[in-house]
Amino acid sequence: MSSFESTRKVFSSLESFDATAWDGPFTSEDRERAVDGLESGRVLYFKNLPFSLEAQEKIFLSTTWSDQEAKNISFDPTEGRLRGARIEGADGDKLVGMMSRYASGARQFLHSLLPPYASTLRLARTSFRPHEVEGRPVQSYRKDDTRLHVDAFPSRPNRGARILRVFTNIHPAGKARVWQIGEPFEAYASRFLPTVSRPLPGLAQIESILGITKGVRTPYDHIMLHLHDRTKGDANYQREAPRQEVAFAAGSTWVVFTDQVLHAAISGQFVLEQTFELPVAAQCRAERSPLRVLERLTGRALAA
Ligand SMILES: O=C(O)CCC(=O)C(=O)O
Ligand SMILES: [Fe+2]
Repeated sequence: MSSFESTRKVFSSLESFDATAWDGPFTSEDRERAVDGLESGRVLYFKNLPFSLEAQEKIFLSTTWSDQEAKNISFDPTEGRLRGARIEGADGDKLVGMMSRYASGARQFLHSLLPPYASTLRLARTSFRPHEVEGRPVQSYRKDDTRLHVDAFPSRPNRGARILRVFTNIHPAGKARVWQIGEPFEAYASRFLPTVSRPLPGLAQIESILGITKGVRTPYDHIMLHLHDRTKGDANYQREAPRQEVAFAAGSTWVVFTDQVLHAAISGQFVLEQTFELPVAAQCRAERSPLRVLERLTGRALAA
């Protein structure tokens, strides 16, 4: 595929760290490498940073607590309730306890690793992913995370804010979480932007009034959502695009801007994940954010 030659194998997707504790301590060299790695579109990889379950929490290493429809069990700290789970009473409290402990650990972790982000980082959903990814049936190609994509939330426009995620593989028998990581964002966006048409005038306002979206979708959100769908729906791209396969070991943690890094989850089971939102202005090199890259490529303001 000659159209992929320019980006094939010229990127390196992981930035590795030796830390073994969630609160560091991190040296200033670690911190600089972390911010620069993230903002350059690499995944920060902590091979020896496990999240330990308490003895009474080991019962959650099973798929029986899932509602069997949702991919993940999630907890929104602002709503204070679980989604995607079939669980009651004391067990429910225990699961919330485990996920909340993960959320605070992840928050503390990013605060010590990424001081420039600390004051504006917003804690969003926590998820627990009990299902084996490989071979799991999906309702539509748009929900199929085994295909390369960048994240965009259909009902929660983020108006250019970054999606920063922490993942930890808690598989009890040592199974890795395998991802594929794609080409750099700018090359990818240049390839797919011509397939994204402008939003229909007034549609974003109507969807917000009807409660289809939480707040008004900006042109940025429109583009990101369409990039997400077009990419997953492009069989040729899914087959041919350059990528690197990485295996995140059981007991490891990784941190990534999933709105910037093309990723596909290929296999693995039992992962905890914490999502954060970060304003574009908080970044050290905001010009590398998807918002600024897309504004440069389109020549217009996209989140005003
Ligand atoms: O569950 C995973 O390993 C990653 C799935 C994914 O694409 C995501 O959470 O954005
Ligand atoms: Fe994703």
